[in-house]
Amino acid sequence: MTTKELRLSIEEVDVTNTSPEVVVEVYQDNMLQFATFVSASKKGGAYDTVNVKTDADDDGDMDEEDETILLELATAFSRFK
Ligand SMILES: [Ca+2]
Ligand SMILES: [Ca+2]
Repeated sequence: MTTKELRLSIEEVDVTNTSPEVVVEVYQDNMLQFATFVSASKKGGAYDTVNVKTDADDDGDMDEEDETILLELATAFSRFK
């Protein structure tokens, strides 16, 4: 059985906006499979931009559902203190 692991961190990746990004890294059996970052276009606003697209739900397409998963993940993480 493979182990999937998500690593989340808050980092300033995109300096063209005024909020820090949430960096999402997906590991499978300790190997990095995918990385993206999620931005908020307004300072203190909601996370609304996924910068590298992925098929998060593994249903064969990259659509709004995949974006929603990453946006919700970033939003939840940003509330975790
Ligand atoms: Ca930023
Ligand atoms: Ca998908």
